[in-house]
Amino acid sequence: MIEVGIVMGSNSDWEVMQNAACVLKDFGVAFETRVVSAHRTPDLLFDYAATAEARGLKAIIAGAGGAAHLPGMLAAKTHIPVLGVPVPSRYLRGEDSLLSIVQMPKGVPVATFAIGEAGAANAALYAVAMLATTRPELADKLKAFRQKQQDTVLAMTLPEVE
Ligand code: RP5
Repeated sequence: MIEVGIVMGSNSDWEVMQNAACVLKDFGVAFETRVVSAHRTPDLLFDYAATAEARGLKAIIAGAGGAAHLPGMLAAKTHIPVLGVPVPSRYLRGEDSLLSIVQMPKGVPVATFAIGEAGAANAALYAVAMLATTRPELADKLKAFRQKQQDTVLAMTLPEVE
């Protein structure tokens, strides 16, 4: 059963959003990917959000660039947690996307992540962490992932200064 939806405003967002898909794949979490545009396919957006809970989704990772309404509008139409990823934009480098997603008025939250690849990967890790609260095997995978990162940093060396 699909547990996480990854949606984005355009296929041009895929380069960034594929980082979320890769993380979920690595953790063995079933997900789907869709292009859903807030301003170009508003009816599809409403339908996706309205049916998400009945389809068994536990979280929606939504990435968009520019005046990024997608995460906020999805959150307005579903109670499922929406994790927003600001996609870098052509002219403002994603600062517009970030502010559009993070500045939700009180009452309808969107969990907002960093601009770009790190944000997409972290949104997926956050979704895994949410699912792991009731899935011990996922929690074990998450702990192993953190341990591996820790070991990598502990093994880092720096060049000698001459
Ligand atoms: C947004 O406009 C999308 O999320 C994308 O980041 C941006 C540009 O879309 P395209 O013109 O590449 O389709 O809706």
